[in-house]
Amino acid sequence: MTDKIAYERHGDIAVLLLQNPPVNALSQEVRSGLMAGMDRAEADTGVKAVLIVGDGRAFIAGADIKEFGKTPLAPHLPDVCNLIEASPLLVVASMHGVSLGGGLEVALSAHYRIAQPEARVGLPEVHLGLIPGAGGTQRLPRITGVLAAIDMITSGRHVKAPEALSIGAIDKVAAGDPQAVGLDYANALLAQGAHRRPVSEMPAPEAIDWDEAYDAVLKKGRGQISPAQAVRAVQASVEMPFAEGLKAERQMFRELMQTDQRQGMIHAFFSERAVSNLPELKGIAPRPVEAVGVIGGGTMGAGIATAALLAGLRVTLIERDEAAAEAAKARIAGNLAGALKRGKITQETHDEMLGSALTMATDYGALKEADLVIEAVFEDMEVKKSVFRQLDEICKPGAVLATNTSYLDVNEIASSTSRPGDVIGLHFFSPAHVMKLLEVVVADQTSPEVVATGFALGKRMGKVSVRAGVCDGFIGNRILSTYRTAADHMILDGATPFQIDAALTGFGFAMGPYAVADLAGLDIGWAMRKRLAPTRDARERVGRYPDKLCEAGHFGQKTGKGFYIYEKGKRGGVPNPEVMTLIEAERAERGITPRGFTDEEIVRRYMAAMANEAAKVVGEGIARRPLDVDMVLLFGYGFPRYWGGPLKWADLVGLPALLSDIEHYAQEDDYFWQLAPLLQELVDEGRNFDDLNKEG
Ligand code: 3H9
Repeated sequence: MTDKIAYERHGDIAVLLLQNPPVNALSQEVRSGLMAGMDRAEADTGVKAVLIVGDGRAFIAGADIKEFGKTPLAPHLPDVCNLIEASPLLVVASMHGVSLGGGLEVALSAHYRIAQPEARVGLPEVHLGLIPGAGGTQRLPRITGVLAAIDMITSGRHVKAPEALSIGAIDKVAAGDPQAVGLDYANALLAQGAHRRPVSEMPAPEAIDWDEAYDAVLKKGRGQISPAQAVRAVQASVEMPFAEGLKAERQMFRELMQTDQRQGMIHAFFSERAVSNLPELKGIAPRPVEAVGVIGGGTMGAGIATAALLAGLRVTLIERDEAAAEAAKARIAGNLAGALKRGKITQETHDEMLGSALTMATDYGALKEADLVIEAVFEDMEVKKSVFRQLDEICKPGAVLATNTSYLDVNEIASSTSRPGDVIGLHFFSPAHVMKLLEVVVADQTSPEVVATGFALGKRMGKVSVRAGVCDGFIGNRILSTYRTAADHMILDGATPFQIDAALTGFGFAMGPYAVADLAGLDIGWAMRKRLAPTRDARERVGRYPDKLCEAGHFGQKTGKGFYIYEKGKRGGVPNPEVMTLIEAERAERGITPRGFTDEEIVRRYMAAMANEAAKVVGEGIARRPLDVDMVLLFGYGFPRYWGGPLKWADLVGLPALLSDIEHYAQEDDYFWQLAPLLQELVDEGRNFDDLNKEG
């Protein structure tokens, strides 16, 4: 036994209580403890049944992810599961909190399963680039049938106890202390003379059209391999005897463990949790926030107000006149109706949010009591400064004054107040009540308490909050502007926007950059180009054709035409041929002979530009660690999770190779392709970005 498993005797029943906080992950000590516990129960005279139960907040959250990538240590989980299942004693699992991955696999090896009503079960290995590796793909289909098992395994979703009961994944739902409930159930089973019921001995489930299922899952996964592989593993449960199926599953699990996708996804799992873990905030208490003010009720302001309401905060929204306030309220109502429809809130909460929790006003005086105010007005420095001057006059001492600017200088905004320590950037991404990313922009004088308050607000809203320093575009938009430029250059030189979009969705992006530009509105980039034109370096290559689209009134999706043409009622658009006419005219004007680009070269250049700028952002301290940049791109820009982020991608392709690509591109355009000093440094030292993450 190890001290991770407590052994108790309750009459005829031996209880194995897992004690590995916070979530009873199946570390080597837990695995060996479980084995020793089973041995002890079997040798313990009079014991007829074993109850496996977890201490703390969960039954078992799965294998210990921290062990992945290291040499696996015995005993291995599949062997532990087989030993549990083969026990001559009756084995019962009592599940509460979550039972995920290896946790559910342990439960499936027990002969009976009982769960709390609010318990959740799942096989989320695909989210780590894996498939279940301890019998999950072989046992689950035997009790739920193939379709339910494929749904659970390929989606990785958490299934609530009542649904798990309905598909047969568990046998009973009962509320109470998990150990007491489990003991009652085990005693009842013994009293009924219930028999052991090993899932492995159940008949194989019925076959389906495997190729069809495989293709459907592969398509949905946008390049992710593990979900489709899971279909093949389930196929093995039908076509092979249990022991053979288990071997096939193990083989696939091992192969997936070696993939870049597994590394990328596990990097994402830990980074997502590490972003808000800032040493500088240790011991710093956030200011209490209950009442939030939002200035401006356009798409962004209404989205922020919705996010605040959904987080249970009181909101006062300021608009310039009654009509604008009404329109803003209608936007919020539309957002909340969506949340209601998706079952995120009850009718009662919905009514409360639109009723007593929300105040619309046209006078800044309504913000007197606000604990935190977020400004979401037009992106113009003078407009923002005038808003902040008014906030400075009205807001109570200690109120946090936040700007949602996406690229303006937060230091300059702060300087328009008498309390720059209270000023911070809270950069939401549109739609703000849906997108998970929040950049917490820390200006020179922002006080640590105010930073902590920004992070606390993000947490309450369920956001992934990333600390960013002040620069044009902060982390995300600065990097976006660079990789978009790399794509724009490829267009001038011979690629088409449509080929670039296709190559990048092939790489795994949710959308290509030109489809994104159409969605965001081409007028945004147009305004930005005009703003930057007076200070632009003569060596910078900027295409003029997008301006021509805008001048003709084509702003993308909202006007029905941009890089693509959009028809009402149809999803997505078709390439707009006028774009190619404009591009070809500009190439001719500039004397460029267009050349061909392969999809591979497109991805390589685009990613090199992204990683190089990301390295500059880290090197300059705008982002604290490489993982912070990775999470910004993942949660705000549709970067494929299975690559982990641009700097994880860079580590995976190898920094020397990336550096040599950039040097090669710089031979054509040494103004754009300026190497990040940090990248050179890491290559010289034989280190990578993950080494910097580990330094913290
Ligand atoms: C698997 O089981 C493979 C098998 O099929 C085959 C094997 C042969 N390991 O998220 P939280 C840590 S694959 C290690 O903040 P929440 C987490 O890092 C595994 N650590 O809380 C954090 O640490 P820290 C399949 C883990 O309440 C702390 O616990 N299982 C693990 O929001 C609290 O986590 C999964 O993929 C783990 N397995 O959510 C489940 N899980 O405090 C992954 C958590 O130092 N886990 N930690 O930052 C989750 O989905 C969520 O963490 C969970 C709790 C829902 C459990």
